[in-house]
Amino acid sequence: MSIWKKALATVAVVALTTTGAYAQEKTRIALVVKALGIGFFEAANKGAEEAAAELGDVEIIYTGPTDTTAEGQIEVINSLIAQGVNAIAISANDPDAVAPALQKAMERGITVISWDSGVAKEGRQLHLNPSSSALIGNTIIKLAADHLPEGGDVAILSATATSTNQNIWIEEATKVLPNYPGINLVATVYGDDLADKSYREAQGLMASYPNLKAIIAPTTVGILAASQAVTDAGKIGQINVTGLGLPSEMAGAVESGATISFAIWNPIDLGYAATMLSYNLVKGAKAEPGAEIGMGRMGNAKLDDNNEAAMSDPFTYDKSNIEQFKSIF
Ligand code: RAM
Repeated sequence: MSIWKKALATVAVVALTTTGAYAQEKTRIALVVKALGIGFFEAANKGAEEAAAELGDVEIIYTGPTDTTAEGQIEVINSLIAQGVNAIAISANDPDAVAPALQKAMERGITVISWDSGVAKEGRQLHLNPSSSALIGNTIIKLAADHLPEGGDVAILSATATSTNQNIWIEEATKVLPNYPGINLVATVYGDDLADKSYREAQGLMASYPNLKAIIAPTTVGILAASQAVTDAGKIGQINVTGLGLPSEMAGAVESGATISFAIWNPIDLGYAATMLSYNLVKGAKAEPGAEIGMGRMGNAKLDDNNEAAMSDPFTYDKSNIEQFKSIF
């Protein structure tokens, strides 16, 4: 071989090794959501992409089932195990049903965290709550009670009946109900985070409880559907729809008066923080009680005895500030 050919061959080998090494070094983090097509999770994905860009060597795989079922998520998890991703960060449709598949992932060396909607302790290394569950529970009742000085009937329109996050918030809300005398919780129904089912459940509530004064939906899908149902029924001013929503999706309802106010934390920050935590665990951080694990610009997550941490507080939106936020998330 001539000296030039030899030199060229060396360059080619170096190039190959470099590309190979680079491809292997990319940390692949799968963001598994309750279902595709939900604005809240799309906003979280923006945050995940922001974290990936900041870290430089991360690829985000945004995925989830087409509807909010644990079965759908188990299929997704099994396929991610087969692909050999480095981390799975999941918002679970059921805390227990997805745990065995996630345990299998951890046995294969995959980092597993839950965020937003938790997985049972044995099925994940840590869980990132958006905020304190007790605070969210109190917030959703207060949002309704603040506009009902005389009290009255209220109902909850939730996501799925097995959803970890909504179930905890409803439990916490029920605990503080005695602090709101006159507020009468008449029913809790489930719209499964599907727009059409949530809409029908809201219609059902209005039909069953003629004196209903507020629908509290601790889900971005439910609150939007309920505000539409109340609007279509001509009940703006009679029934206040509140709970947790996205300013981008709720601006019309606030404008029309179907919703006086609602709350949420920043979903972009939540996706960003979940990605940072996943990355740091892949790189060797240990999830154990008392540990502080970095979340980039969101500070540190301090793990409690259940390896859980909370990100930030919810913020309330109404006519005074929705314009400012509706183009952000
Ligand atoms: C929906 C989902 C999500 C929840 C928000 C508030 O988007 O149910 O899990 O955190 O609402």
